Amino acid sequence: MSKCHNLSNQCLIDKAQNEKIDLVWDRYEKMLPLCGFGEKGICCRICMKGPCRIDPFGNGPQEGICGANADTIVARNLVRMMAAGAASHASHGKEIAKTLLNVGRQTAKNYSIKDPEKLKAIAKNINIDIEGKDIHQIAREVAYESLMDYSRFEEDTCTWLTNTITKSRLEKLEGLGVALNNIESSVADIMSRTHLGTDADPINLLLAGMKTSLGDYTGMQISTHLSDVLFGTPEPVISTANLGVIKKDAVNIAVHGHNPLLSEIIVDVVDELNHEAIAAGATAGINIVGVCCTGNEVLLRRGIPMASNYLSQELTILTGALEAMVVDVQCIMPSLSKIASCYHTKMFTTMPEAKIPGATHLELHDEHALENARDIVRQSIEAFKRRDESKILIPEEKSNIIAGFSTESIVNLLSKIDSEKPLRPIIDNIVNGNIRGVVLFAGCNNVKVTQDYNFVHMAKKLLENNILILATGCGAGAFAKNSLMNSEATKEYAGESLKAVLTLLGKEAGLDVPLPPILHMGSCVDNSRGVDLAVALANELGVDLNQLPLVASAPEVMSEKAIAIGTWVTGLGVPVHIGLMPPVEGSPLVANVLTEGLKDVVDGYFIVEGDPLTAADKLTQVIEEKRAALNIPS
Ligand code: NFS
Ligand code: SF4
Repeated sequence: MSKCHNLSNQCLIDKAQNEKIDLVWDRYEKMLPLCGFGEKGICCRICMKGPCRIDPFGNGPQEGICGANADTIVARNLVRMMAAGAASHASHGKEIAKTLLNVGRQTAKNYSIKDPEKLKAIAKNINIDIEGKDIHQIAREVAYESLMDYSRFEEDTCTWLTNTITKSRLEKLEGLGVALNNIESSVADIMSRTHLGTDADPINLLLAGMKTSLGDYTGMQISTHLSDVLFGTPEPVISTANLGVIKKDAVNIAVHGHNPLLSEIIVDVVDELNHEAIAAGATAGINIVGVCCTGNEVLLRRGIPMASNYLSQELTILTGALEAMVVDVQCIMPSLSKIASCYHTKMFTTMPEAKIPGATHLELHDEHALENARDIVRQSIEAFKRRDESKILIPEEKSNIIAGFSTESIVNLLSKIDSEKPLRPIIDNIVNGNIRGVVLFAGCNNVKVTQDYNFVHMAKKLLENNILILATGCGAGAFAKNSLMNSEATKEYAGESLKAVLTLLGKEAGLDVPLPPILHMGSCVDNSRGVDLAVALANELGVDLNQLPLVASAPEVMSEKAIAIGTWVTGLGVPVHIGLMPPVEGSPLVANVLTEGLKDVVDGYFIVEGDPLTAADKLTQVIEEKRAALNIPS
């Protein structure tokens, strides 16, 4: 099996082998066979009487030492994954909200309000009166109200949940008792109820998991929208993707992780320090490239090229032409610092909660952010002088992409066609069947799948079936790298009616080329943009989210965050395809709740299907069923 779908990147895997450097694929092979108990979710390490494991074949123990059975153990493990995901997105959003508060207080000198109109729109949406208030006061009040979602003790539902979903959906979630009042206490609740000897009821546990997953959603909404206020709301932007974006004659700096607080500032200082890079012999100056979701953030807002999504992050260093790997939080392989030590590459960690042995820790502080960024760039220029020319191998391949499809930018684009009802052209084309439906692709890469293979093969089939695709996170990275986010892809892969719509929309919106068939909406936290668009469409049509011909897919799912996301998407009523089985098989009851039982409760449910073409067929069928239920042409 070829390890990465992208042949040009394979040469770097071969290079690593020659240099005796282990990569994620090698470590995976050394790990085989994976622990069967862990894979099925029936290993429990919650107390020190164990670890306990349930025999999946029924011959050995069916209960842990405390008496917990497979259902309890699987549910406890699963909801802990959701809590970890929620905690990650929550802390991301909280950092952004705190920065906005400090901007409002005028104490964060290196940040500013780049989109005041959006700030006002948010204030309005969350019921803050802006009459007669200056922009800094509005920023303080919006930040404060957002931070309340982390600290509220009254029972009122979180502001960013209440005001971002359909009314009927909110009522449903409140009725189920899963519309949370406080993101952080939802996480703490999972930790406390999964402590030894507390909640043993798998259904009660799963409901709490849904609640904390909706906390994940709430944190994402805050992350996306307050980041837009601070750094600008994305507009369509042309850029490039894949390892070919690394330039031989530049000082190459990769920004990796999730939180845009530092990466934005690094991009800010490039111009002022470019001459220093040129003086050091880098004729092309400084070249910032993105990895994972930090990469998506700066791609959408600044047009920074995307070097890699999750699974190939190590390969950026293997090119021998990366001067620095600058990371913030989440999805950063600890292996990077060791691999960097085989090269001239400097590895910087920047957040107090994410240090990596072997990396230089240069902590980002609000008040010194610019100095921190300059320091990192200058040290990267120094590193350039230590390059070993004989170790350089940069794959040539890179794809042209159009990214930057925030909900606002989509509406702006469409308002050139119908300024009164901008969503109308999309709705009309869905109703008349030119667009059969929409799939939102999100989530990770997983070493158990040839990198990007599931994404690419599913997408091509769905496009052929005239289904429009939205994408975020490493899914968006996969499509960007594999040339599926440009006008040529529309010509090549979209079915006839979808192609005609995208061509017309592109033309009428004033672009002279078709819109890409897959719209890049941003990082993983920007799944909130997908929801915003879906909510706007649902409200316009007068239906709830579960009725839309809309499904989500994470065909190479891997992280705890992805489990949390998938869960809240089902909570919003939308079916979610995953390409790998989460660790639940040890409890047929839990597995059955996820794939069947959930339907009766929240309308959404999980579809597990490993084969990308079969998965595309299944999603097409779900979309057609939703169309039939809405009584729109089959
Ligand atoms: Ni989402 Fe983005 Fe990628 Fe997965 Fe990791 S980078 S937050 S978790 S691996 S998509
Ligand atoms: Fe074993 Fe129960 Fe302790 Fe888990 S909580 S390790 S099942 S005794």
